[in-house]
Amino acid sequence: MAKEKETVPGSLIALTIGLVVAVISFWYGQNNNLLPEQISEQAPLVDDLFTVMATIATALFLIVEGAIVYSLIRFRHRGEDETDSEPVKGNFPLEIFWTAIPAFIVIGLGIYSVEVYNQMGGFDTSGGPQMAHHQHHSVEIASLIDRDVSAPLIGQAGIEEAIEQAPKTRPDYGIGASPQDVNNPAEVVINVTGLQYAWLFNYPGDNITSGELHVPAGKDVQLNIEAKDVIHSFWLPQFRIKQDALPGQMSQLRFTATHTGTYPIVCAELCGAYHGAMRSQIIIHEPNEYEAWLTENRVATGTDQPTVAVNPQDLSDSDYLEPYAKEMGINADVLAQIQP
Ligand SMILES: [Cu+2]
Repeated sequence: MAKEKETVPGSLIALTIGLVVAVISFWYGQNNNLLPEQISEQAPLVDDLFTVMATIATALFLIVEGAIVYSLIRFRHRGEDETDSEPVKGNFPLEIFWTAIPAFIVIGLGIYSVEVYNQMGGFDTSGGPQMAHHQHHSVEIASLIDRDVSAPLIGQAGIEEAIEQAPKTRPDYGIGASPQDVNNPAEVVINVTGLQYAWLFNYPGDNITSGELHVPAGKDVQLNIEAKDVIHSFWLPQFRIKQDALPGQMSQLRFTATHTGTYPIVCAELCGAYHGAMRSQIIIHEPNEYEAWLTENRVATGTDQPTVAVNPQDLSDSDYLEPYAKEMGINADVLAQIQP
């Protein structure tokens, strides 16, 4: 059947299909517009990885769906033919081929994503960090010991114990300085606390506490993140960074904002009934505006009374929900029933 089609060699058809799939995939990879604006210096690293993944995914989608649609049409049930088709037996080279390609893609993407994580300054959580960390403390402690010659010798066990008790120089989780900045301390340090259901930002040294995060553009900002109650996740979608906020354990994010503007902060970990409302804003100022904001808030608060812009910590669920409930037309009686 279809004798005239045999004039086009199969390899040429495969080549053409391959080229068309490649062109569409590359185009879609570059033009998918699935990610929001890029606001941090790290964002392009993440987006390049995403572009590669979107390109591969598009090619796989076209090949798999194309084969399905082709087969549906080409091998459809026709006329009175009620016989089964020939059984297909194993094809060893084909099996090697379709095992090797996914393995190659997955391993390649794995290596690439670790490289992106390292470029962003991600902390090594595989056990390596623990060691690097401890070695660092060992050096610190060793130098302390060296200073006092009369100090009694402490054994390995004593050093281990001292290491456990030594204050941590950096948290185990999060994104730190990029490799180029690893020896430079951050220009702005802000403490972030996640609690049901809000983010609080504390500016140490300035004695300001805010419900919105204000940062200067172009400066290296470090966030020390902690949670009061349950695990939350501090996510800045436009910055392409996200980090769990853990009760009792500090984590870190470090970034440099490239633009001024106002962007969302989202809790990305289901943390309770009103998790969906656990959002705030990051406001990126020009550095001089940022200084003005700090000054203004310092003046407004005096020295010992921190301003709390948003603090629903002490509110009951119904108090917290009241403004939302009014918007939805729910009255106080209904609201009272959701009190635990
Ligand atoms: Cu949360």
